[in-house]
Amino acid sequence: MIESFDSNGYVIIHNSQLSLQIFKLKKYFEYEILSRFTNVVVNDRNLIKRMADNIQLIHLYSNQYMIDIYGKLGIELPIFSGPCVTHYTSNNIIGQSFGLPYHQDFPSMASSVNSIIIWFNLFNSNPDTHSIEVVPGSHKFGLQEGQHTANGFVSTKKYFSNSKILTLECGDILIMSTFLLHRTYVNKSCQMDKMSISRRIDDLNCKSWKKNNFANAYYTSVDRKLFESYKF
Ligand SMILES: O=C(O)CCC(=O)C(=O)O
Ligand SMILES: [Fe+2]
Repeated sequence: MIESFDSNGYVIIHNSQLSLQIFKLKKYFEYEILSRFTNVVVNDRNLIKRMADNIQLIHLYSNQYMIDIYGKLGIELPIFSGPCVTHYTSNNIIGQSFGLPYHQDFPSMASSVNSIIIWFNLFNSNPDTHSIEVVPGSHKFGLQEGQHTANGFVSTKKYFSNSKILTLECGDILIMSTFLLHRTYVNKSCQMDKMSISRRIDDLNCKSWKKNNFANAYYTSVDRKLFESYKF
């Protein structure tokens, strides 16, 4: 696992206990989130974001099995420095075939340099569905040239001959270096949705982060005006 992570910048892991938890999350998504869809885009998009607030999600990232893996991958003192994030990909009106272009995750955090992303999809991912596409080994070359866009800091280079569309069963977990180049793989002919969730694990023991006074690009903002349009 460690060798594969070091050379490719990512690794896919499987654990039956965690797989069961992911299946439960999938059921929750189907019975509690999808069932509340109304085809009103703002309602449905907000519901997708609420999936990231699922109360069980924390266990997936903070159980002993995962903590041991963080240690093996070189994270001495693992901490959360960002929230759980949902990535919904669909050709329907809510998803509008949107996917993030090639990028590294590090520029959106600027925290520990050995940080990792824990990512999983509630549905199967492979070249016939929506998935995630990675550039194996690209984590070794530090920060890549990029441009600030509305979707974040995206890679200037748009094509990589060795890119790989990943195959994961629902229940598998992908771990990526935050320097790995990756993008959403949007399959225009796929009728199924992709509902992936990720969270970033940082290292409070990282010397570079210390040099930067432990600053983090992520911050909590509160919309203090939202209540003004609230309907009781
Ligand atoms: O579409 C995905 O699942 C990946 C999204 C992603 O890479 C990101 O939000 O940084
Ligand atoms: Fe990303």
